[in-house]
Amino acid sequence: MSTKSLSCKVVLLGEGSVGKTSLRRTYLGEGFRESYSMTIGADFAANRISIDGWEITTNIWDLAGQHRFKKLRETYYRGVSGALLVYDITRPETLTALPQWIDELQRNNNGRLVPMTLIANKEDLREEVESSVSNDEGIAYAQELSATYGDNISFVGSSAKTGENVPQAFETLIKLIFNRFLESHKSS
Ligand code: G3D
Ligand code: MG
Repeated sequence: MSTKSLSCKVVLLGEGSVGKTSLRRTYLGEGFRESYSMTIGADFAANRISIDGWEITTNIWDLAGQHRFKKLRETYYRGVSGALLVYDITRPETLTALPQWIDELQRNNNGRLVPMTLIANKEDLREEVESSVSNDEGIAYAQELSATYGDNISFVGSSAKTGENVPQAFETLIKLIFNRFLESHKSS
């Protein structure tokens, strides 16, 4: 039996220092190269997983600082399959900034949305920072975003530092992308 394969592009969205680069590094291990960042201001690296006999290659993109450049944004969002919306639980304003990122994605993707997953990062700091956004608040916000954007946005709490739930964060999104793909290729 031949293996069926699918390739997808995942982007990490969110305010500076929420942990986008750390999440990607933790998920992929140390083995990735950053040379690409020199030319376009974004890093990407690939990972492969299997679901239901399908081999799914995910190109994970992580924007560096210069995201104000229009050309770079166009490259970043071109062909996007799904987005991780990342916030830092110790800074509530990073959660409420996310609609701006979703709007930017939509603007740069011919008005179309893609599967999204909300990631509450820095779970390891919850005990230390009393004003942290609770998981209940995060889940409620995911529901609000789902209602606003007409999609089912899942919620995952993670720590790029300890590795807690990092594979789950990426794989929740990859499964959404895969299901979307299967739906759109159903024979009628
Ligand atoms: P960004 O790519 O979204 O800008 P980074 O964010 O991945 O560069 O992370 C910003 C800072 O937050 C880094 O600290 C990083 O180590 C820290 N960080 C990222 N994820 C976590 C996490 O889950 N827990 C904790 N405790 N820290 C995290 P520095 O000090 O290098 O700026
Ligand atoms: Mg970064």
